[in-house]
Amino acid sequence: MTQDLTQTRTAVVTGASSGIGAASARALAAQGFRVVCAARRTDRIEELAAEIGGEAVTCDINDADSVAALAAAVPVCHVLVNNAGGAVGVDRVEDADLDDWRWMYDVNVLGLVRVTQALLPALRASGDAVIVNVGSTAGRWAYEGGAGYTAAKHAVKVVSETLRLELNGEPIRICEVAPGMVRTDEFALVRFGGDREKADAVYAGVDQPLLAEDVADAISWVATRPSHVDIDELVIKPRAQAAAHKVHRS
Ligand code: 8X3
Repeated sequence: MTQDLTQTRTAVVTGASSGIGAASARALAAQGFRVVCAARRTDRIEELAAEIGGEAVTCDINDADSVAALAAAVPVCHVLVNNAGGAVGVDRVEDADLDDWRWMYDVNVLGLVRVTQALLPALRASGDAVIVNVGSTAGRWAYEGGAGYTAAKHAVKVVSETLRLELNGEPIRICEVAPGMVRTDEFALVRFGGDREKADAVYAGVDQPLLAEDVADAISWVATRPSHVDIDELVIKPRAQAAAHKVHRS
């Protein structure tokens, strides 16, 4: 750590190895933040950190020791982007694999809470902090086959609201950025267990799904508002998507 932390604003991004996380790390670095890129895949975050002049910290958000090590590496944190998350499966509730549900609750909710708990002292130490929780339009609406994921993302929304209440009076803002259809390298592929055809079908005929960079731009905007301006929630979708069941396809 060579930079003077009193002069440099530090951002931590979880899930920084790909997609919205990697794009957010780049966008925040472009805004002058020293970005700590946290994820499990060391090679990827080391490459990203080298590109943006940041720092890579290998971290599994579902492992308490790993998260404690992340917190130890970041004594002062101005922006925390809780981005790590994901979906697996599109089973109906009737047939749902509860291990998939447990994985989704762990990674989308408990991991976010674990990282937030660990970094709150560093966020307080900044004197002016923003937590951006990456939720989803899946935290706004239900769709068939989506309950394991939509339930977890609804939880992200409620955890964000609760934190805002509990931290009222402290110099910490909480924003939930909730993207709709975003075409990233991995989200749909992971959801469909690596089935490229099914993953591609999600975006078939959709004129310009959002890109990770579009969401990163929103996250960077939220993180750079003046201290007294709190953006509670920001829902961002492609123009072609009006609702879960209303996606224009050509
Ligand atoms: C992703 C949005 O529609 O696939 O967070 O649930 S959706």
